[in-house]
Amino acid sequence: MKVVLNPQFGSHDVQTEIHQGKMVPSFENPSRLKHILDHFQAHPGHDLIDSNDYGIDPILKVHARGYVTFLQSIWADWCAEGRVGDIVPYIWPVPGLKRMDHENLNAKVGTFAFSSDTAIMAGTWEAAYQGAQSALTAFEMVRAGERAAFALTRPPGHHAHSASYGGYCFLNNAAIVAETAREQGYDKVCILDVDYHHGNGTQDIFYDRADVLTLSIHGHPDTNFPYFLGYEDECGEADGHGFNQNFPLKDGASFEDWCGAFNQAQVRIDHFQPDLLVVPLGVDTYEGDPISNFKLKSEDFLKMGQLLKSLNLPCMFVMEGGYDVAPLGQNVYNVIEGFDRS
Ligand code: SP5
Ligand code: ZN
Repeated sequence: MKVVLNPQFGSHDVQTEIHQGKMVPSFENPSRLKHILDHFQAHPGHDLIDSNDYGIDPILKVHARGYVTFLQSIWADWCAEGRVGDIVPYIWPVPGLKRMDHENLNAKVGTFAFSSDTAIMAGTWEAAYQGAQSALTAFEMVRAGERAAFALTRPPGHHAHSASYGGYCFLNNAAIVAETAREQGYDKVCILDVDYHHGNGTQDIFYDRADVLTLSIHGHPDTNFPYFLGYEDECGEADGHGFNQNFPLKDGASFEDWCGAFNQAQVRIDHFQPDLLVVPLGVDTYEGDPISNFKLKSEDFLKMGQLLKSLNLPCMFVMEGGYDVAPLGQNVYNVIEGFDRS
């Protein structure tokens, strides 16, 4: 499979996040991608290719101009005020406070962020921007006739909404690809999110649309991030009613449980008959993941790749989560390998 690397993956490298009440090194960091890349380089069979640059326009089809401008400029504004550390959100205009366009940088950050786990630093925009470009490049491979392609990128994307960031995500790469595919004549696109966490941003972006079917198999939001979305009763609205489905699974879910959800998702996909499948691929469903609670084993990811292949659709993978760094390369490779070898 063609694997498109985000060449700027290392330029977003924030220090810390809060985990169980303590400041800890960020789970989402460049070593994740280094491990995956090392594994692909040590196991030939997949072509690593460079990312093209399609400019800002495809990003602006999904994300609000004001939000993009904020991401592009916040670090320079922060430095101009003499601040030096990473930008960590800490106040939000929840109901009861006034939601407003604020000039203060901490206030501005709080109007665009939805969780404190996602800091911004000098290279954040460059990493996110080139990440979207790598996803668009992988899509272009599929458009040109490849059976499938994989955007190997970080930071991840599926938690990002049209105008907010969180869950380590800034630009919703899967949504940007889906929207671009629609513009290029793909009538129907399905996004099947297999990251451990609910793809809240993706769901929200397409919630009122019938042309993009959004499906997500994830840890139940009763007990898992992002907590405030990802329930079974979220079915889409207006034209989009019936074009979103969530498959929340209880903590401790096995691969057998996961396959039960996949089989239901497959029925939806077969009925929808999309022209393109976009798979936000997180392997934080792995049993050893430090922030997740499923029980998938490394060999299960081979089977996952085979199941995705059996959907028999042009397919674009985009890297999302997965935080047990040592087996990360093997786990991601297994999905791609399972897809290609079946
Ligand atoms: C892309 C992706 O996988 N994003 C996940 C973001 C989760 N960030 C919050 C992590 C909170 C870690 N501490 C909570 C312990 C849960 N048992
Ligand atoms: Zn995740």
